[in-house]
Amino acid sequence: KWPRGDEKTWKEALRGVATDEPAITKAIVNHVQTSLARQPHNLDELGAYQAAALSVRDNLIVNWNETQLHMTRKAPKRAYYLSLEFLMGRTLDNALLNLGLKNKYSDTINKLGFNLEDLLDQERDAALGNGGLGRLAACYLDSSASQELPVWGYGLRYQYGIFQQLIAPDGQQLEAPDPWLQNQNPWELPRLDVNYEIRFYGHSERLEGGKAVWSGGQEVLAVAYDVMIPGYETRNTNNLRLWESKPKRGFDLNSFNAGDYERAVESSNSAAAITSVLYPNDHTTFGKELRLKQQYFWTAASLADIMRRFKNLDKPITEFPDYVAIQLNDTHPTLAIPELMRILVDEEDVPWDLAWNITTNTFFFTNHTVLPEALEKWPVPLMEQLLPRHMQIVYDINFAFLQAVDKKFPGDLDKLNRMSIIEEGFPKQVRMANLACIGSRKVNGVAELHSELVRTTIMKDFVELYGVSKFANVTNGITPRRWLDQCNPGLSQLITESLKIPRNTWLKDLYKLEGLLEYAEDPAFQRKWAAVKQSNKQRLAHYVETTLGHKVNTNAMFDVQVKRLHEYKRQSLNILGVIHRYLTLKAMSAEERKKVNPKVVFFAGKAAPGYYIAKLIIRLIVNVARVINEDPDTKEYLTMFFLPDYSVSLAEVLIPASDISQHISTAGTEASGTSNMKFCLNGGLLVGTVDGANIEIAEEVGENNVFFFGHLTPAVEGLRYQHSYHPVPVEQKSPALATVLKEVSAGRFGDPGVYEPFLNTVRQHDYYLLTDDFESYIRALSMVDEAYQDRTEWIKKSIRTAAKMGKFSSDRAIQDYAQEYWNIESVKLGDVNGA
Ligand code: GPW
Repeated sequence: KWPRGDEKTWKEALRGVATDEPAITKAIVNHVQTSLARQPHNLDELGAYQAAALSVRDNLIVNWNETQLHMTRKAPKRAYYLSLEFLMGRTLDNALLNLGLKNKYSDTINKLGFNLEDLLDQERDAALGNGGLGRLAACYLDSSASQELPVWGYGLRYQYGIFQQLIAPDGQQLEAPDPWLQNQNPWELPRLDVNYEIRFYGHSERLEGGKAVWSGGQEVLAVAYDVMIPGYETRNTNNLRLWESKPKRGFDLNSFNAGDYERAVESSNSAAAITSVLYPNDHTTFGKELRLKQQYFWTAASLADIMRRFKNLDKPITEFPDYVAIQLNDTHPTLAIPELMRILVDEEDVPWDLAWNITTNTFFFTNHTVLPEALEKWPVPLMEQLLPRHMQIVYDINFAFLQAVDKKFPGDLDKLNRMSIIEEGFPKQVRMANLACIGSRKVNGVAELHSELVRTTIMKDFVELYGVSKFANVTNGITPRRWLDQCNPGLSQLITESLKIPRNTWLKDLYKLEGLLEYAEDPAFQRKWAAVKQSNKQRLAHYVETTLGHKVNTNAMFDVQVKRLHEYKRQSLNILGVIHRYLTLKAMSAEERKKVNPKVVFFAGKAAPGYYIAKLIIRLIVNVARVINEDPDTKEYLTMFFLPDYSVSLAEVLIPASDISQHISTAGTEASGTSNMKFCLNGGLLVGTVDGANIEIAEEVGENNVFFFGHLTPAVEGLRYQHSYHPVPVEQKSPALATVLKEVSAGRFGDPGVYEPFLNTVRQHDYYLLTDDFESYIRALSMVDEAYQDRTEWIKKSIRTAAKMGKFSSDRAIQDYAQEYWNIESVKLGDVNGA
């Protein structure tokens, strides 16, 4: 029965999605006139982008609304992806492709006197993440929606995303804020009616039966903003709910009335501060109170929301895990575990043991690193003050847990010490990884090698306690929609033509790319393949010319390393290798040089603002580039660029243009890596260490199609021991590297003395094994040069590489989570009105 008013009146007026050109034109112009209050004569590209985006937003809202209604009616089990970072990038292009409306929009916008590609460039990236961990979350949302899975993301709506990187004249990184919400954001829906009060501080009083009452302190309001996540070629449109913090009331009226205006405003400022900025640290914990506040604010709001949705189902609380699965993206949301316990025990009157049973059947925990500096710990005094009830709960969980350990391994005090959630010391600390593991059904790493390292190193004791089946692997993936179809339309089109299947077929089943293998030997196909790469190289060259004012030789090999600056990722090895190449070129005669394969090396990546050595490496890269790009003897053969302000959008230009990319972490340190998959999917080859997902990429494409070098993971520990106790001078291990270090030290690239702190990390402890891997690295690069000389063979490798990337679709990864972890199924929205 029609719920309200006259059915016919409603039905005639209810808009569907604007899918034909006249409707699209009308929608855009309507937004120009009304939403933007502008006229054709004063409409600039930004305005035209906004009007187009608002019209697409209208379509998404219709689909989103119907999806949510449909899901509520069907009431399937849902999964929630809790992540402090969602590195979404731009939305308009992706939304148009997913809706299948790109061509129509392009034509319409032409008629309105603009160019769609230019309008797409007006959009600011949504950069609510640091790097791989945040971009993975974004790819997973795309795959969940595309496969019609009932998955929501939960995160924070930071006012400022990852900082903008500037390069000062002396080569140093400078940071500027990223006010990404300055122009209104068409991709979110404020839901001011969806809000929760979140408590901090105060005190907790224990009652009988394990319960407690937490009261007093400060309350802050969490307000929902919903970001629509369209699926590819489906009307299903999922939700990413981001929380914004606000003062509970405008300001503290008591202080205000008492004339203490400053105090009144201060407390309102401190509430707003919680979601003001993304922490720009990657792989390091910072121990700051505001960060802990962010974590609790976000997990508490998300759980309250999840609990409210569950309660609407009217099911017994014991069925919570039958309707809810929660994936913890790293340890950042671990407070969700004690928070769910608090809700169940204190608010829902569930007995402790039953509550624990529900909790441990709800959560799943993904670990993304084994680096010790990234393992989160929070000081007990800070937790006690900010979250007194949660600290009690953690102690209670720990007490029962240690009893169980002691029962299984009687008298093993060392083991108890290692496994305890509380680390003894001054101050005591809460080990979040231990808590996350103890409170979850399953723990997974993000590539085979990494998951094995999780089992044998940081979680070894837990494997002995729980058995190995709790510890599994889901190899990361990337969405082929953004990372091939969107960023490389030329290649996408060539693939569709050649496979002779519709584009949407292989984009939804990436294993279909294997069909390209039969063309690897076909000269006509090889030529087309190479032509696409060439035009992508020209696109990148154009970008470099317009941003840095430098001409780029597109006939040279493009060698790319783009990722966060980190010692373990070894951009240092790359820059020292470039210097070695430069010195070698300088030592050659002009005749000899002519035989050299010309190469352009690209770097991009941000360093955490407080990471001194990483910033020094950027400075070195920039200053080396300055010297070699101006050297008339060598610049035909070797140039180098550091592209400032790396972002998702810049990655979309860089990745399709690469001939070879570098993934050269010290073995055992890069959990997976995901850009390696993106480069290969776009027909770039890979030079790398035997680490992370590089290994599985090589398994797929064959070892003869990747360039591996360096020591293997089992050797690393021994080499580090040797560095500490039996150091061998660099001159002996690698004379070539010793020369490079000497030249840098002597000021060949400016600033003598400035780079000493970095050089010392190599000369002294060399924790990341540059001195051990340098020689084999240089050999690997020579093999790359040699292979590039035979261009036909190279193109074959490129085709074979892309053809074997099926495994690395995030669709596969999400299916793995859906089936092996969450136990959820697709719920497809019908074609018309949610039927
Ligand atoms: F330290 N990753 C990241 F594990 O981008 F938390 N930031 C981080 O802070 C961490 C991990 C953390 C990355 C891994 O380094 C990379 O290897 C992996 O591919 C990616 O997470 C997604 O799993």
